[in-house]
Amino acid sequence: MKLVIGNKNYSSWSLRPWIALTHAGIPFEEANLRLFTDSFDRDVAVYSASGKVPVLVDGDVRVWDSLAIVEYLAERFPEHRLWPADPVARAYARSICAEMHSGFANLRSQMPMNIVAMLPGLGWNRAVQRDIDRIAAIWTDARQRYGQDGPFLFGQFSNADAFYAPVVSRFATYGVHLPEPAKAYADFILALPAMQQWIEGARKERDFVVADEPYRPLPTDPEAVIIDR
Ligand SMILES: N[C@@H](CCC(=O)N[C@@H](CS)C(=O)NCC(=O)O)C(=O)O
Repeated sequence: MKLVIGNKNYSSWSLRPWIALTHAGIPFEEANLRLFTDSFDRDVAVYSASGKVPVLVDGDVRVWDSLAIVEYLAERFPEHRLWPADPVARAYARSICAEMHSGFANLRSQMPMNIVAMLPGLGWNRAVQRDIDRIAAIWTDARQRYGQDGPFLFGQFSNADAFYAPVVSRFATYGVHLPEPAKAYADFILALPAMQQWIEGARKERDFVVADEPYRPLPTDPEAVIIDR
């Protein structure tokens, strides 16, 4: 199986299926495409006419869109229980993934994922705070209702944790204050070995994608590759 992803520093949609596969220990290879480079459109077209990453390639099967990919993984590898076994918990997990997938536009636009950056206080406004409050409430409620048998949203790791992992990273980058127990959950996900592995990968990248950098000045590091288109 191959997972086609974008830059680890910026591609929040790519992190979702990547962390699900990695945490579950499902073997896969990565194809790393560099966002906003001239080669991106050509390279991504090999895998998907959507022109977007992530894309999962499993033999003749192509699955594009992060939500479709984690659904596919849950069906293909039932032994990893990527959705909670209980149908009520599963309905909740699917709902919060869908809410993440289609919502939180203020947070997304004002606090884009930028793993290596430290930008405390930037991006905040009242609409962003409403998104933050809703996410903290989701985490708190899921943990209280369904989190008894482990540290994840539904106790054991599920696609819901994969879907909220990029948000955990955004909160760290922008120094977002979270109430307990949402903070404890965020700290736990940040320290997760699979998350740390992704962060390590992001640190090795040299691309500075101007379109994804509303706050940092252009880097002076001679090894940085500035991508501006
Ligand atoms: N709904 C899609 C969104 C994917 C998406 O927007 N991916 C971005 C990278 S994070 C992308 O491929 N952008 C390239 C482009 O738009 O040219 C999903 O969840 O997979």
